[in-house]
Amino acid sequence: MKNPEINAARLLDRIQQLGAIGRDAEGRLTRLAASDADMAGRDQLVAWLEAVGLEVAIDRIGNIFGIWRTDTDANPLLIGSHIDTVIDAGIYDGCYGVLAGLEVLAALKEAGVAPARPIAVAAFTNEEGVRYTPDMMGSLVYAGGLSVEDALARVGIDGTVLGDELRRIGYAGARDAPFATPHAYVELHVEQGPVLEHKNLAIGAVETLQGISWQRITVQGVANHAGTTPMALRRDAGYAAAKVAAFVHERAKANTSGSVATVGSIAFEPNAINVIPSRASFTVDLRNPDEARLRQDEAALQAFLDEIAARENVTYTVERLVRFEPVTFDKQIVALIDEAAAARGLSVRRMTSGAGHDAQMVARIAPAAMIFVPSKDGISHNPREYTADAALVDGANVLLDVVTRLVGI
Ligand code: HGY
Ligand code: MN
Ligand code: MN
Repeated sequence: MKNPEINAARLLDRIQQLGAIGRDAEGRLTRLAASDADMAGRDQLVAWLEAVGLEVAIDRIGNIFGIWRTDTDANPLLIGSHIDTVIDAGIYDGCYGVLAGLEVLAALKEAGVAPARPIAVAAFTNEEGVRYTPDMMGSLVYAGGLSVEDALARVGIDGTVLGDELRRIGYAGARDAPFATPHAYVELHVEQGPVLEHKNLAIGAVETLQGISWQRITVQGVANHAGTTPMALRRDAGYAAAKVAAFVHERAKANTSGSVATVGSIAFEPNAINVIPSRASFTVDLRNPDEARLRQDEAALQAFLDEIAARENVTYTVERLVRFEPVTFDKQIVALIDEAAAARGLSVRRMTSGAGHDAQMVARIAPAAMIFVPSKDGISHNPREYTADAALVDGANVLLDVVTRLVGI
């Protein structure tokens, strides 16, 4: 046996190769869950998993597992993330964690090590939640937080049904996940925020992840002529929606408890330049590391909706799309991450995650934690998302060391 080593060139090349799959005519990267582009990315990943000699299992929600079986039937150590993307995405979000996990297994196999327990790498279905809600769907089903039947029945923003689409792309597995609970779960991910870069740190040992609230709000007003209708007589759904978007933004900006608020999608009907909108449908994403604060943010939104509806003589409905409480990761694994980074002479700090991740779902059923590496300018969910090659390799090395400690090598 020799010391396992990350093959940096292979890892970096695979990140670029996967990042080239699912680009549109304008070169924008979009691999929404269960789309043709997602199928192409999945096919490439499965080919790489098989080439390393892993047993590939697809479960009923389309989660992909690459398993290194050993002669024990102990629960596997699980590593991984997701390979679906948002619209016009960067190439590192999710993909880096899956490909680094694959690289760790390849490095261990090539070094001839014999892990004391099986190890598996996962690519969870629909982490982004852009086409079908909720986000982190595949890992939520795996963790028992959503029935697979309910998930498969979800209707997307394009009117498709997730189960139909998974069947269409050939990733509707016939069985549940190959193991009910992992021994532990470690997810390597780009930070997607500015903290590590700002503090010139190499590694984040993620110990908490903030709560997430997604709602779809539909305001109903009355269409009318843009030119003849006096302002005082309007029932303008578009104006009411705009006031709500401004309210959540300004409230989050003003408060000091770490709240963030985003109106990421909005649609007017009939959406004509000279017609007062009769309907406005939009999403509100609220997050806070503290559950009580997040509830306050939700209550403030609800109160403002009532106020603006009365004032503008409109009505509204709210559809709850996602609600996840803040998560605290496993202290021992977080400490392992600290130690592994320090042992390599890498600067490291404890931190929270502003983004949602599959780790927050797997943490429901097993000890879990995350490793972050810096994102340039803190940018993500944007084609300008970037992490330097050296930082990517540093993160993969820390993952390798944490894995070897967790599987007794
Ligand atoms: O929304 C999130 O934080 C994740 O990217 N799905
Ligand atoms: Mn992600
Ligand atoms: Mn993401």
